[in-house]
Amino acid sequence: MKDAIGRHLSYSIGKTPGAATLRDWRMAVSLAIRDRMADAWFASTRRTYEAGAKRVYYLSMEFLVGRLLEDGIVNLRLEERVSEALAELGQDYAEVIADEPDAALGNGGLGRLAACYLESMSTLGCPAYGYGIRYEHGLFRQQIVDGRQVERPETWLQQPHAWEFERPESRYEIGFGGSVRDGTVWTPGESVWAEAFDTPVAGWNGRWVNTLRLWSAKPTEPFDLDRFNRGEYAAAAESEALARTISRVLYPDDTTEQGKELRLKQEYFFSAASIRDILRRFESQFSDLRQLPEKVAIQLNDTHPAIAGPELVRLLCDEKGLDFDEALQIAQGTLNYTNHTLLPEALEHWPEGLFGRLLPRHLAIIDRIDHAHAKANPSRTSSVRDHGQVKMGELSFIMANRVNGVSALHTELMKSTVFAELHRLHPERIVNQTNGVTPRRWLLSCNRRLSTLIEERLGLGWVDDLEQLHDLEPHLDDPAFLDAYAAAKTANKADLADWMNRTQEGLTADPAMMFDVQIKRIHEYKRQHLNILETIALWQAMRDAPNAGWTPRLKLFAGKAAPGYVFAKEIIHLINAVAKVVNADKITNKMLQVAFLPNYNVSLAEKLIPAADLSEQISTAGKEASGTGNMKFALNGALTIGTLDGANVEIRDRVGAENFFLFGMTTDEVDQRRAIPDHAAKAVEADSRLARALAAVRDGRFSPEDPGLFRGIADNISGPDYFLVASDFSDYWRAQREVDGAFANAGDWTRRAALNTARSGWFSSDRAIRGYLDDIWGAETLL
Ligand code: 26V
Repeated sequence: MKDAIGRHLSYSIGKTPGAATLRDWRMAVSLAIRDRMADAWFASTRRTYEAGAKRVYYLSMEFLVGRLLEDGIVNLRLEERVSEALAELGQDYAEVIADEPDAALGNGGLGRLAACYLESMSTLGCPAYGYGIRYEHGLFRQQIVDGRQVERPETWLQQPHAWEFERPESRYEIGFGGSVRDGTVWTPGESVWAEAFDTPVAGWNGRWVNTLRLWSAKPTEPFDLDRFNRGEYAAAAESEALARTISRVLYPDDTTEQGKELRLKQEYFFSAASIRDILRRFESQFSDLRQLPEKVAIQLNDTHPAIAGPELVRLLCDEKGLDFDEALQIAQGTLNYTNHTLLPEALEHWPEGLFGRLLPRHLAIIDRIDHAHAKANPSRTSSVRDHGQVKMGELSFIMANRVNGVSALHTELMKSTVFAELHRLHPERIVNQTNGVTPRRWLLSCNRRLSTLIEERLGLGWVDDLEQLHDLEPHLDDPAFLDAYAAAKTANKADLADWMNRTQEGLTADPAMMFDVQIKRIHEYKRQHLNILETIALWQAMRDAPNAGWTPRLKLFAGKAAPGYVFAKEIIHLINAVAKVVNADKITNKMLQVAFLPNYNVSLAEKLIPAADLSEQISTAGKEASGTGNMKFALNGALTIGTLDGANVEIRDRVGAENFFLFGMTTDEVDQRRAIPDHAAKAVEADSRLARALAAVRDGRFSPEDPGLFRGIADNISGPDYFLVASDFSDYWRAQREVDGAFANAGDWTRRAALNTARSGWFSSDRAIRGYLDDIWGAETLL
């Protein structure tokens, strides 16, 4: 290992050890690790080819992979060798790992799920490719300036990326606009190259390696020499810059669908390149396109790649000469669609005008698909094109062999709400696959103390068979085990506290406090404002009776708001304002501290989750499709305070109701409550704590220099309150006090935490991928 690192430092990086920077060392180690993936990578490809196996293609606008070096080292089982080699080379392992920038090619849950699934497909030996976009700039970097979110560009590609292989020979010309002659001959008005960059994705033990193929947009014409020679330098490079714009930046809004032309271009760009690549690979091995559904399964990660359906039909008809009905049947047998949200404002739809201008042939194909479906289902009342819009959810549904939701509750809601009619027509099509998370990253590597303890008791079989964690249960009767479990948590908290106290002004975190954590995108439906309101009420109660024996708490928040989501940004501002006042209050600040940690990303999650005591999963029932952070927390021994929403329901069923703090209305109760006029005002009237906390917000207690600053938030909660913060407040308060009591009994708390770990094995992404293989893809694993 030492030689391999040294060789790369000299011959790939071109530095001597004396001149090497931390980044040089990190690059050298990364290249040495990447080398060790190569043979298994080639072998996996060969095995798939020789077996004539079905391949799975996961199409996703987002792959939120985070750092890759530690993941590679852990999965290849090379930790000891690498850390020894680095020590001999005078380098610090942890520093080298931490030098890598996060690949933040995703917004949140949907993108992180795609990353976990790729890793699990490799662990299981499922022949698979991830297809996405190689964004030059990932999700923006969040700074907090005077309590407010400020967005800065993210620049991960400004330094060389160790993990990818550029494939200039694998490129496709992707057209836009133009016109259609004779009904089928599309002549695009402009085009760009989609060029492939491949990253190997190694599974546990490095036995199988799949490929993440990301497309980068390149100009078909490099630049205009005539204009350059005339001295028009900027104009000469214009078309080049325009082409590259397509893969320039990840859209940071995961709430509202805005119908932006560039976004549609991105979607078609990567979907079309992927479909062509899939067909090319298929045809290099098989001759009959009618075999496509037998040899290929394509998963659409939400509707973002939905245009892949019409594109596949177009290629099969217009270029391969199949007739329309057959092409449609083949496409429908090959495609599947995962829905990740029921929020109406996030359901993608495109104005027909824009769509037809950019993709004229596809719009005509969509009409034919829609008509064919309507003809076969005469009772259908809805259609893909509706009120001048093209609805991508409907399109995805009718083009898919299987449609799935991401938790049991969410799947049932799909059936009864957005897809009620289509479900009636195709009752076998919707299936559930509850999300999962990879135990390699989200336990083994992010929580060494706990994973080492588990290894001492159970060995390492659980790493790719997570339900083996059940075998921890007998150890709960051993006081030494519980002590060690508690010690691991405390040490994780101490590490985090040290780091936060160094980096967060005004914060004094003490590992003896309960670490109460809410980390996720900032959204009204996720209700960070419910949490901060309860924090305010708690602070007020503590001030009233400072000696009442309160359980000391640290309230931790982190998450990004979409740049245009004004209310979410106000919530961030309020949290920071409350933190400032509360942390400085000498009466209470030994009992209560608040922090908003900037720039939440995968790496920060890896630091926070192992140190959490309490996991906040408090969305309005029916709104959070699944959640996956909730699973990571439970696995790492945090107890959940949560509503009956998304996968919380299944977590509670598995860890046991007595080890989960439930509160709030159910989905049905939410709908009923919302129908009551003045529901919020009534709730405020009925709860004096809530009224008092809201008054403090409204009257400028946290913004003395601008007393009206947070009035909007207070008015929203006591007025329209669509997400029912006021109506759920009293029960949330009650549950939080129950948490206080439980935490005060340290021994019992540890037991319940350990039960969460022991009973969370089902939430492995390996289990989820097996579900997809069996119920959706009909594919075999080759390990
Ligand atoms: C939507 C949109 C709308 C168009 C503009 C850009 C954009 C980008 C991302 C999204 C995705 C929103 C859906 C989403 O992330 N859903 C989350 O999926 C997780 C994985 O299934 C699940 O755990 C979360 O509950 C769900 O909110």
